[in-house]
Amino acid sequence: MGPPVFKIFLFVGVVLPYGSWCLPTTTTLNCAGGSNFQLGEIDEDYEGEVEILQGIPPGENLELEAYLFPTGVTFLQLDYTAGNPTAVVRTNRPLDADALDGGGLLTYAIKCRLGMKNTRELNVRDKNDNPPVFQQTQYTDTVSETLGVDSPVLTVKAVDADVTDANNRLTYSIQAPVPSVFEMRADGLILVKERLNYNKGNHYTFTVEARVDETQYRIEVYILTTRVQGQQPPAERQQDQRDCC
Ligand SMILES: [Ca+2]
Ligand SMILES: [Ca+2]
Ligand SMILES: [Ca+2]
Repeated sequence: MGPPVFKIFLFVGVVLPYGSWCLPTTTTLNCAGGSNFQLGEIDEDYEGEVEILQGIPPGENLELEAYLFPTGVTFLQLDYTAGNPTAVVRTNRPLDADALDGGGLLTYAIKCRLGMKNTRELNVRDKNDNPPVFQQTQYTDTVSETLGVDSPVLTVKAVDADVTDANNRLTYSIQAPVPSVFEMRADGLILVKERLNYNKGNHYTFTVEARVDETQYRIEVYILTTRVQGQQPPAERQQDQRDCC
């Protein structure tokens, strides 16, 4: 008996990027009764073949047209020569989930010569490819020192063009150093945190941030001024003035 033999099997494969595995989808065209087909999911920014159509009858004249939502078809083109039994639907630019008026759902139809439609639906998975953008480059406001604790002062607002909540849900915060007299709620509302005193602070400048995750954010400068609007400071504040100055 000879020495034991060890056999090693080596498998070689190609790892495709996540999200690109399901396209193109091969389908059979039905010009007699039409069809509806779910093409699955693909990541935003995908470019390439979407659908390979087979079984096209001789004498057909296919057209690519909008179905349900008008914008989906603007990302596509139909490569088809009359008399050929196959055709290809491919992208003419990267798919943009945020531009699809179906909320990330891309829909289109292949129309046969006599009007029968083969409709298609493709879910384009949203990426976090848009940062928050403030609606103003700077926020300013003037408030009275008599404004009470927990009173609203100002609301900052940013928008994020991504289509899904996961990629466009903003939270707001004040960046350090945070002034002790103000606090910010996660929805962008700035409140009075402790009693204002004009003699201790008549203007404040600080930075607020809108954030979606750890990598996507914008920072803008915000200025707020406090002052007495015509009335005498309350008695308890007159002592503060003496202590202060
Ligand atoms: Ca996009
Ligand atoms: Ca997006
Ligand atoms: Ca975003």
